[in-house]
Amino acid sequence: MTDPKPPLTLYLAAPRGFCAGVDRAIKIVEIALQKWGAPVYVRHEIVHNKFVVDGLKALGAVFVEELDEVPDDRPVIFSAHGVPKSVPAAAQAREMIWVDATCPLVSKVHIEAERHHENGLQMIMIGHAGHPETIGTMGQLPAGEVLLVETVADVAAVHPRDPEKLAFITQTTLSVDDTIEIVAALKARFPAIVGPHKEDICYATTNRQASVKAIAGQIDALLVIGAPNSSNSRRLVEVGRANGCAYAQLVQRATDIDWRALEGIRAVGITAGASAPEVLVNEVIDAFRARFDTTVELVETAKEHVEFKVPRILRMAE
Ligand code: 2E7
Ligand code: F3S
Repeated sequence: MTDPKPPLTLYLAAPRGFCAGVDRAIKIVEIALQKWGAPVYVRHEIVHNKFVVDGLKALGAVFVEELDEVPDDRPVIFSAHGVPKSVPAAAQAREMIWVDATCPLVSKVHIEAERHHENGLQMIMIGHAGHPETIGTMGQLPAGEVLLVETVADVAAVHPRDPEKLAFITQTTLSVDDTIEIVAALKARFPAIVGPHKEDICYATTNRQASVKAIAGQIDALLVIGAPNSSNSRRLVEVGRANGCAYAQLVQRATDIDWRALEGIRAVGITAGASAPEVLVNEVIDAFRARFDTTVELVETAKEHVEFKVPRILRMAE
């Protein structure tokens, strides 16, 4: 006779997984493939998830990092994270067919940046260096018009042209709590700085972090389903740790779970980044069921009803 499975409760955070911007971006690639046939090129991972990217590759999408890698006569889609202005400009100059899958909540920040620039303000962006969203947002304006800060310490070191003519903008996937501190440091050093009511963090980032906070006190371990290059997923791991969960790990799928690290654990939290599909959440839950006498408890801290339309060029009648 085999030993009975040990009991374990899985606290399943909600909202988790796909946001409206990810849904839209994936749909854009799928519809583009139907409309124009394969290959359709995608500049950068459409969203930061290998499972999603591999699924679209199987349908005929070809992923590249730079526009130079795309032939003139094939359609190209720009990823959900946004692109510098120079990218659509280059596609236009080559008379390519291009579709912009930038999340509308990122485009909103691009417009905000342009408005501040027109008002004669230099900008400080709170974001992560090298992330495509940061590169895309900073690339809406000429070099030097957007200065980057990543931490409270960076705020002390930044040198704007005129401290009286400053605005701030942010990446959409930052840690809400860390950003409060960085904004406070900016306001303390530059009292005249203007900006959004709070920051530019999107609803999906905010809600996913809040649901992790709601379960953090009840769990011994947190697993965040998401990719290593997914900013919002990595922030969920940090939120878990910052809120008392000593063991918080990012896993791409069930095979990444370190079962030895979970020995003796009785309460595990599960969430998923905005680019992680629900099939991978189910795969992880099934892996727990195979090893433990598992009870699943849903902890829902918000309902989401946001939906974004695909660009006009891809709407069905056309
Ligand atoms: C676009 C934007 O693809 P992701 O993992 O991206 P991040 O920015 O978190 O690395 O998640 C979806 C997404 C989030 N933000 C897409 Cl700007
Ligand atoms: Fe957009 Fe936020 Fe998702 S910026 S792509 S709604 S994580």
